[in-house]
Amino acid sequence: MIAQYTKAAVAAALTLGLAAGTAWAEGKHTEGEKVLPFGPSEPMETEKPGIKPGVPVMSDVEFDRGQKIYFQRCAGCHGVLRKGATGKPLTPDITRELGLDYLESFITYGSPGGMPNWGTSGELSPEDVNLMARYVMQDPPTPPEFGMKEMLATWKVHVPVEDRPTEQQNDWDLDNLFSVTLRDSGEIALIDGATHEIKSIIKTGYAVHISRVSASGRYLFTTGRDAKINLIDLWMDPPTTVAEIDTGIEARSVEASKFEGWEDVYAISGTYWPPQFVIMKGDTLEPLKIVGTRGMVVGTQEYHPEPRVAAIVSSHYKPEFVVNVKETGKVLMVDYTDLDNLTITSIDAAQYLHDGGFDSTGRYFMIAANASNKVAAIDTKEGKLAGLIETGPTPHPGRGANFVHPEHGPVWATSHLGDETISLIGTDPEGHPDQAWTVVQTLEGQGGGSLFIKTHPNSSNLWVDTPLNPDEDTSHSVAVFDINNLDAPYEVLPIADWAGVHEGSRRVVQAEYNYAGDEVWFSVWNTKDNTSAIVVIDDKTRELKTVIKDPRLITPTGKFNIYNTQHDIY
Ligand code: DHE
Repeated sequence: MIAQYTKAAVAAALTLGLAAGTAWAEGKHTEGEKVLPFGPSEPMETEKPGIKPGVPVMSDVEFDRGQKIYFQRCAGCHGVLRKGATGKPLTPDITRELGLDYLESFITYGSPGGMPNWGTSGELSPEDVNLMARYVMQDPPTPPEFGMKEMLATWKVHVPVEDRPTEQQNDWDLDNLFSVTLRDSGEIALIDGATHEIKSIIKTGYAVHISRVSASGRYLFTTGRDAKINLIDLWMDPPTTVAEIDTGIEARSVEASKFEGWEDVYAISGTYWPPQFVIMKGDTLEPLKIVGTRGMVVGTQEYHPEPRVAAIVSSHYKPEFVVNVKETGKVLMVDYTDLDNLTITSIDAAQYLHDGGFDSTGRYFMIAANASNKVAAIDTKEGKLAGLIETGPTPHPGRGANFVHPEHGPVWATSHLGDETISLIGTDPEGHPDQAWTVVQTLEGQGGGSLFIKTHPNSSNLWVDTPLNPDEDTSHSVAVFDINNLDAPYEVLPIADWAGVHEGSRRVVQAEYNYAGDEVWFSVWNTKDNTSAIVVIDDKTRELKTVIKDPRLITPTGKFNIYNTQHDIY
């Protein structure tokens, strides 16, 4: 049976009111009006479930609900076409072989390899677990493309450049301001680093994934999971969204040009679906150049239909964006000096590129190739691979952590989703050539399920979270190592208990430093209907300084200090 991927079908799914985590499409709101998630594209023809031997039957309503939940919960790891990446492939040949019971149990209990326990955590009801097990046994639908026509239809400049202030109008300390993702409410909170006061809440795309800052520090960019980009002018009183655009249907990355002479000129958004990136004007988000990333995978040189754009950074050495393509394992150095005659240097790394950050000099970009258990070191000055380093299973650094190892010199560190280890990688080929691009030491942390690691140039602490560890004590606390004595045992801080949050999933996630580097902030990330919090720790004493709790603080995850994000300090 062929059915259309219609707006009506999506609307029907929306009205079902999905569990905590909210409808994936809820974020496609513009000025109070609900716009459907697939934007203005033509409806796509997709296979709907028919009666096939060995394939459970689903009604249209069930299929549409499964599709919504899949986009919200599963597509990030398993891919829209279900070909696998951070998560395993879920193509029908595999899922039908695994069978309904196996799939139900896997979705309910998760796995130590990083699959969340959707059932036992209460995030999916037993009925939805059963529905999702049946859904992944169907043929995957393909969402529509999203080109210039669709982008322009969503592009809005709320405050034209000529109407914006020429100097900062508010008295906020922008260097010490934090942009905090409020995941399930589709907002960010701007929080003052000194008073810990919520200064403002700004409506953004659904489940904002990251915030990034322009070279001047004036503009804040957010990307929703739904590929809505907000451009926020921090100089206005109060800071306001001055432009917005949808660059696709699913996205995780946004960045701004930072090379000398190109400050604030361009912005870039990388999308998961369609697999592409778009370069936009930095002060209006006007889309200028869209580039598809479909192509051949490194090594096998087989075609991949869905190579999604993962982390993007802006080179400090050349007028280039560093675009990491997950499934093909390629790092694209995109020269933005001539958009009509675009030059892209393609560097072979490994599958599947995910997240990463610069070394302390800003020359080398360290990117996790998570399925290969490797980190690729990209030399942004020479435009080539400097090293491919074997790490523990499924490295997941966030932007990683830079510090000077007492014995081995400058290192960049990553923790892992797949086990408790922390890999310290030498990053100083001139001063410490023997250690460069090798793991100089492996630490043992609390357990697997780590997502982020952090330190600061003014600190001697190395913080490691474990929000996806199946053990509750571990996911509710963090480990902290002494950089000057790495052989000493780590200390465990019970962050969720300190927050006074005793109900719900309350995963403790992502450390972020303040401007001075003397305070570190953690999110206590709960489900939407439970209390969440931000816990502020005195970095020197490792003692609780304050807890930020507020009914507006709904599902806080990532936190981005403006100065540290602007200057790639981590
Ligand atoms: Fe993230 C960074 C993708 C799940 C919070 N996340 C990133 C980046 C990518 C990515 C590609 C790097 C962006 C960059 O630097 O340009 N994340 C994905 C996924 O595909 C994945 C695995 C599944 C999904 O469906 O999204 C995923 N991420 C999560 C979460 O579940 C987290 C914990 C909560 C959330 O908000 O969804 C989460 N991701 C973050 C954060 C960062 C991030 C806080 C930025 C860290 C930093 O310090 O820069």
